[in-house]
Amino acid sequence: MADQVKLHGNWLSPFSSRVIWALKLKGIPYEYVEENVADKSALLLQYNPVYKKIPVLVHAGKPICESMIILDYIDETWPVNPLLPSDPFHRATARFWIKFIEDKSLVLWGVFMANGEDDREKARKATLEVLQTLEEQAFGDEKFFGGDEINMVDLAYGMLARWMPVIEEVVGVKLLDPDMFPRLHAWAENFRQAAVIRDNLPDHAQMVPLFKIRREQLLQIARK
Ligand SMILES: N[C@@H](CCC(=O)N[C@@H](CS)C(=O)NCC(=O)O)C(=O)O
Repeated sequence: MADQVKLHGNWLSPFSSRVIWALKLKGIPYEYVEENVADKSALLLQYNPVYKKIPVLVHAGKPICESMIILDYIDETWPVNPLLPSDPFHRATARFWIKFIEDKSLVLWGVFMANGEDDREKARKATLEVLQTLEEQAFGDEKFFGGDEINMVDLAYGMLARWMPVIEEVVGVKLLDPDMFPRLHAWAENFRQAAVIRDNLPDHAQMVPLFKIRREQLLQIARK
């Protein structure tokens, strides 16, 4: 079909989930292609020859790569239920915090990838600093970032609501502490409970054993 929408993703990926949530929030029908990131399909390599990563959205045969660029594309192509504020100042603020999480996402995975006690402690402190900045500067007392409705910033930060608790369990360290970060913690709870997110959120219990295996693999590679 001329305007067919296809998503190449992986169910464990927070970047894929961003796109799924955006499509669902806008009610856009799409076909989902589950990719094995350890054995990428020829089609994925053809669609994203530069980074060779999921997610890739294919609309009318044309591939769009990088999750936040895909979200912009979705928002511009299907304006129903806008994902960004219409006011230029609020839109600029939303984009600022989206850039912040894009810049800091490796820090947030630091504890998961850290090798040894010292590295882990350094990574834990770096993560807490990022969370502190978010707690003090980004998240207010509203239900979601933009108020009562989920917007693009919430989707960008979805990793904190599901993947971070999985990292905490796999590594055995508390990061998103409700006493230290009450606003962020409340936001994560609200986000997980929103119907579109709740119905399209990978299962914590299913993720934990797979992330344990992945972490072991990463640690083995680092030891070599
Ligand atoms: N910046 C990218 C990150 C995407 C990404 O890291 N995807 C991972 C899965 S979570 C991937 O495809 N990894 C395969 C690889 O690195 O070879 C985005 O936002 O889309």
